[in-house]
Amino acid sequence: MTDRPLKIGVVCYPTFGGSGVVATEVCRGMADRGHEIHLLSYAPPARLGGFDQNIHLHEVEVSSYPLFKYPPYDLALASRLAEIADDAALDLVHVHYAIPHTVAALLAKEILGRDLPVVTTLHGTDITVVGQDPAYKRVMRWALRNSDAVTSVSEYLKERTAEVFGLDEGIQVIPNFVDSERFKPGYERGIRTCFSKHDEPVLMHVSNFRPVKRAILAIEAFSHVVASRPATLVMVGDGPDRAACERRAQKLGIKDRVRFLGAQSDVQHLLPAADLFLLPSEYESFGLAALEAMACGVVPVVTDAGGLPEVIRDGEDGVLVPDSEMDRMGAVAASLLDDKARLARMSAAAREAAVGRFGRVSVVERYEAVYRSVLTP
Ligand code: GMT
Repeated sequence: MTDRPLKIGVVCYPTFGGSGVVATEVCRGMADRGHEIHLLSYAPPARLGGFDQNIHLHEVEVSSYPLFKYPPYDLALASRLAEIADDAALDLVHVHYAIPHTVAALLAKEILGRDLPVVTTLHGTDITVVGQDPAYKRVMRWALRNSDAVTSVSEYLKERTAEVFGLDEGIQVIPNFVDSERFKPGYERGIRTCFSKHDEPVLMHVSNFRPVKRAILAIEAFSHVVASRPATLVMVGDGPDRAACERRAQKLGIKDRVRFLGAQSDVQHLLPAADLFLLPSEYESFGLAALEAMACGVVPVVTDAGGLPEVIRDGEDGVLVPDSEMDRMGAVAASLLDDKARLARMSAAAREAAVGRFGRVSVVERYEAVYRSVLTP
């Protein structure tokens, strides 16, 4: 097994979603370890930030033509990937989110006619929603079987993959991680006072407002909290359910207590200003947003579903609310805010868990071990 610096092609979505965040953070970690990264996406990833001499960004352009009702992004990606693999002499490709990235990478490999190992990291809805759609299921099964290595961000997702595709052998679970130097407790006074003039509690929700996030339940839980004390709910992100959330806040008469900030690239500055983080998702394969909150010492109150119990220890560093009892989420949040000593204990435990159990270095090393294992000596 070689230990020379590697030339790694990485493919991800550029949006604020967790798979793009994880991809960007893994790229940063690999670049810090001296590897040369070629990152391909249809736009600069939201979390990428400043210049890094070891990260080369390649935007994939899809040309349109009147005949194309659906512009073929996967073909443009395969073509660009083959070109970059040739020019940069890539050793391997790591794709985040299987659809359509794995298929594009396998096609690039075929075009090149040389060995170009493909590592696929499964993130969530690429298996649980999109992947099992009959429109994609067969091609997904083929793509996973032909990847040189498949990783999943939680045991839960590995099990779901086994169920849906009859494939679990060889899937390695590599949990997500958080950069605890950037995500840490401590906020600028101005940020907290902007949400809470008299230091009343601040609750926060960060998501892409897709139906699976059930962001509207955060509004409902908050209406319970604010019924007995002044407080603010900060809703960060944007997506299909945002307008419905705004309407619900209006209907519940709490609109002036809920701040909608839209998509924000520097959530590490906002999160520490909160006391509680609400994530009422139907399920999460992992729940990276909750982990980032924990790293900032913000106590997560989340659904007991999917991979969230692998991240949060109920009653210790956060609270897991059973899915059948989501109407209790507000009461749970209110009781935590009422018991300041317990909240402080859990906040410290949340930070400790994020740093100790989900540290950046060990996870980046594990991905590197996967890379080296797929390379032919
Ligand atoms: O599946 C999605 O909603 C999109 C995906 C993404 O690209 O953000 O999110 C998934 O990947 C994250 C990073 O691994 C996980 O933290 C999220 O839990 C997961 N989302 C779901 O499972 C719903």
